[in-house]
Amino acid sequence: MAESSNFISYKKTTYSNQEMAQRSNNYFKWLNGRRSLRSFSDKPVDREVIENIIKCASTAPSGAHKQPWTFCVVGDSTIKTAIRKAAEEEEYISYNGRMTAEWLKDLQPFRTDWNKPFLEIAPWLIIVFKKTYDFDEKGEKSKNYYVNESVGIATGFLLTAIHNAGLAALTHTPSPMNFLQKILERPKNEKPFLLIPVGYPTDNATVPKLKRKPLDDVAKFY
Ligand code: IYR
Repeated sequence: MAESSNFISYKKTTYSNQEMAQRSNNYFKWLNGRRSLRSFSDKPVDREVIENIIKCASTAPSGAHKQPWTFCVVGDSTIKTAIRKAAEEEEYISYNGRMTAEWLKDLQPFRTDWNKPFLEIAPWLIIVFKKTYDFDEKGEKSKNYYVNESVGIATGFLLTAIHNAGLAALTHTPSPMNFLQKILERPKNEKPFLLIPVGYPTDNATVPKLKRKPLDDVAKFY
């Protein structure tokens, strides 16, 4: 007989077809309002909110339920300054040689450059680390699976939870980002995945006018 003691009943939620259509459309309209932000206010955000957001992210599915992620949260201004300095050093080199002409042209509409003041201004920086492998209770090396997929999904959950809290974020990718491992003194099995400033927008914040691809371009039904 199959071992069943580790299984519990699936908690189902049932909606009528009409409710389902309405809920899914309302959710789309709400989620479509999420935008990446670069102009953050220094207005504080309670730590409890960030904790709840990370709890949401950590509900994401992961390969063999290994949850191969660590969310490092930086509110300390000295560490934020160190991160900004290191990120700008790398970004300066990237914008002045490492990035291709095509890449720089693709980024023009977003008016990005090597300056990253938001890394000091935003009240919190969440640095997502992926655990390429792990350690079991005995301290022995253990495997993680589908790490990029798992951490990508968890980061998606994180961004949605940030939007739900009424806050804004940026998925920032300074490259290379090993400086984060050093500054935050993370162990060797953790690699930086994304750097996400979180906070409120400034009063006069703007975002690029962009269009999302229509459904027909992103979905094929068979
Ligand atoms: N990491 C750089 C460059 C950059 C790259 C992409 I692709 C973007 O969508 C935005 C920026 C930076 O953060 O400026």
